[in-house]
Amino acid sequence: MQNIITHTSHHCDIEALKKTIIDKLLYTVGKDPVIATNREWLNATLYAVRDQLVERWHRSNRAQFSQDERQVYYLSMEFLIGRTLSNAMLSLGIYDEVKSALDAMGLDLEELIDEENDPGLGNGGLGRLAACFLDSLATQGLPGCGYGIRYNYGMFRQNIIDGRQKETPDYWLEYGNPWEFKRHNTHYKVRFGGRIQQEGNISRWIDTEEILAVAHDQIIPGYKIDTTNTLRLWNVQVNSEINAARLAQEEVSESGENTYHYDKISRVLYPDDSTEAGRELRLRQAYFLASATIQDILNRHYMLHKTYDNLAEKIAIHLNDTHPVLSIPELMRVLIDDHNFSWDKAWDVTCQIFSYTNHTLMSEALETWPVAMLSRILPRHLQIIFDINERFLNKVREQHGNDGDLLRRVSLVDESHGRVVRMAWLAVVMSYKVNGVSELHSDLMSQSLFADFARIFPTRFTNVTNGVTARRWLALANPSLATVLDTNIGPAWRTDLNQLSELKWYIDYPSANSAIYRAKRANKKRLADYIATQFNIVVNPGALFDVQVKRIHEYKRQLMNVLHIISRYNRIKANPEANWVPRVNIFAGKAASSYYMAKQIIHLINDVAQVVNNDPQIGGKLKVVFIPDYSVSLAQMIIPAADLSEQISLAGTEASGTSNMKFALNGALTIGTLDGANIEMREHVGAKHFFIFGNTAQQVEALRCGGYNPHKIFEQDEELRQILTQIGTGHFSPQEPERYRNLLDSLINFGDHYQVLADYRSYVECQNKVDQLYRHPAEWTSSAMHNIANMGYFSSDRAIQEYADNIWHIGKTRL
Ligand code: 26Q
Repeated sequence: MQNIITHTSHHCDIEALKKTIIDKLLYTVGKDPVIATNREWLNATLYAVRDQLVERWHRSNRAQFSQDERQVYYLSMEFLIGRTLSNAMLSLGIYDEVKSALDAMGLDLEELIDEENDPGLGNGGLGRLAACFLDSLATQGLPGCGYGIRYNYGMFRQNIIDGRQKETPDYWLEYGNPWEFKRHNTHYKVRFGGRIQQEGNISRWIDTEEILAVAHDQIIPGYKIDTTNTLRLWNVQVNSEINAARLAQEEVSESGENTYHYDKISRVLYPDDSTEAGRELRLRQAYFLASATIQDILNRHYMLHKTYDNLAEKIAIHLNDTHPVLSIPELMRVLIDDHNFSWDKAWDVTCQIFSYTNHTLMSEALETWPVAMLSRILPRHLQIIFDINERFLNKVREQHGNDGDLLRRVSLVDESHGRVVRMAWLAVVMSYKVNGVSELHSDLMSQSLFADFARIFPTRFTNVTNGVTARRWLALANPSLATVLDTNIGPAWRTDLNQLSELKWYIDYPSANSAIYRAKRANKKRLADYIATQFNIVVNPGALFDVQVKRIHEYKRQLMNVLHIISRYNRIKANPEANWVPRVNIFAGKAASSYYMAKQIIHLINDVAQVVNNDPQIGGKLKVVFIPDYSVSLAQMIIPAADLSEQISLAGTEASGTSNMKFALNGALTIGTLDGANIEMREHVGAKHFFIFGNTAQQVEALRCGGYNPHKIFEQDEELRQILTQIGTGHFSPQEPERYRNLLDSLINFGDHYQVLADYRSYVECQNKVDQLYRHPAEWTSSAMHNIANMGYFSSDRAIQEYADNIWHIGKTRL
């Protein structure tokens, strides 16, 4: 199946490769081939492949050092890079050789690939975007480096037990991580707590507690190019002298006051929720990343230049949301306190270095930190933030008059919610560019959330629509489709996704149409087999695969999808003999552990699945499957198998979406609202080939202001009322009829914040149009081809090029 993936082959003789892999097994893994497990063979193979990348890596680093061009540092609390082996082989062009070498030893490459664990160092879209961006930076030969945290535990593992989500820790390092290089010599002290000692104008941050951050590097290969970049992840160095002393001290302290288990800081990734519990640890994590990274960047800069005067010329630091924003006051602090910069000069330099991407407009998701907590944990940084605020507010006063309301609204310190610092405000004030992630999102951003700032800084706000890498999301995930593309339009789409537009010449060719159809069918078979063996549910690969995979969140409206499924169920029951288009509804996604409603939604999906899948009257006409423990590697299998991609968020809430792009790239049609990047996708693909329904962002806003009344919809729509009554009276949970009382209340009686009922009717009608098209396979497939052919724009290569040209001002490294 994989033999199509590589086109130009590296000079790499199979016998030599075999020997290398065996050597790695013997001497690096330390295992006798006679008894080695698949996992050990995997590691041996990873080491062998890694060696080839290491040579490129050194060349790249050397070139980047000697050319000393401006470089970007991409800071993110999350990187969801996925499995590394297949991507590395693809980049090197040695997929087939490795496969043959392993074959010759009686080993199956696909099996080994599946043994690799998938590091879950991110929550979802934001973390995966960072990974796509690293791939594109390297592939385009751009100098850039990612900085993040090496969490010992990634995103929790999700088990579904009796229909409910249960979380267990994800100890992804259990078998080691052959992909990383621990840099024992690259470590920095990170300080917390203490107090400020003031001597005139000089502030000293003293009596602090210290821990040590140690670097772990991963190679980020560029596709078929010598450039490789680095992802540097920080971990607490537990065995260092200072940390040992601290840990010993903690054990003897009994009061519980002022003690902190420092080795916890890099232990676990926080799930995306805004509950209070553990917030302080999250703050410490954020500062841990910021401090170690700023020290590292300055250290490297000084090695090269022996001065800090040209910082702003040589470095660009990008903030992936506000999570790493403490690096702004940290840079100011280091320049002022350690390098004798004047306050004004530190401000000027800092303001030329940072850029910031916003990923959400929803107020409940914006980061704030209590002043009281900051003053306890980062007193010097709080002082600097106050100084920044004062100076900024003075400037606003100068330019816009003493408008008390305006000043209160733009102040970095929000006094109305118990004195908190608004991190997004800090990022906006101190960055030279701020971008949203789709046109709609960026427009709304400067019209609503940052409207005041857009007036104060008219040139600061811009848009860079997200993109995805076709290397992972097409070449690796969908070899069947990749082959069809290669035969029709050649292989160049891998690095120039606009080449996909050549497919438009083949849309009316029956042979191309049926080749695309067969590729989809093969992927559906692959997923159906997985579902059968893993969950013992038989699904028909001929049915329409209707897929919604993403974090479970009320605004994404998985609930609306469930309502449609129930309506379909009822209609089939009422008329079982009619000629129904068979459907398989597939869900996957995690709910934050403390997010009650999201967990209820998962439970409901599973309850509905139980009833629907076991109803003999339904048979193969409808199946519902919740695939547990969604991850990058599951996405690589699920997305290529989708016929229909569900992108049904309430308009104005999904900043961009990126799975929407992956689905369309893999030949699914979208059913969606006019939200995020859906809007631009429809413009590229053509409205004829895109199923849009529901209210626009403007209409949503108008409804919100004009007294939206979900109860009225409930009363007037009989079919919907029946469905909600079924849920409410235990039709899907007979053991516990009251189970969904709160869920229903939130829809009917407590205002339906995400306007599910408002869009429900148009959604169901749109789904009927989907059925009508699916009855005509050739027409459906030609629509799918229109989608594929017009996805060129949604490449992360294009997005990164825009960042490089318009925001970071960086150019290619010459190798
Ligand atoms: C914040 C504070 C404490 C703990 C966790 C968090 C936290 C962590 C992760 C808050 C948010 C996130 C992740 C957000 C995210 O993934 N946003 C998505 O970003 C994508 C890339 O731009 C967009 O396509 C999606 O629309 C957006 O939802």
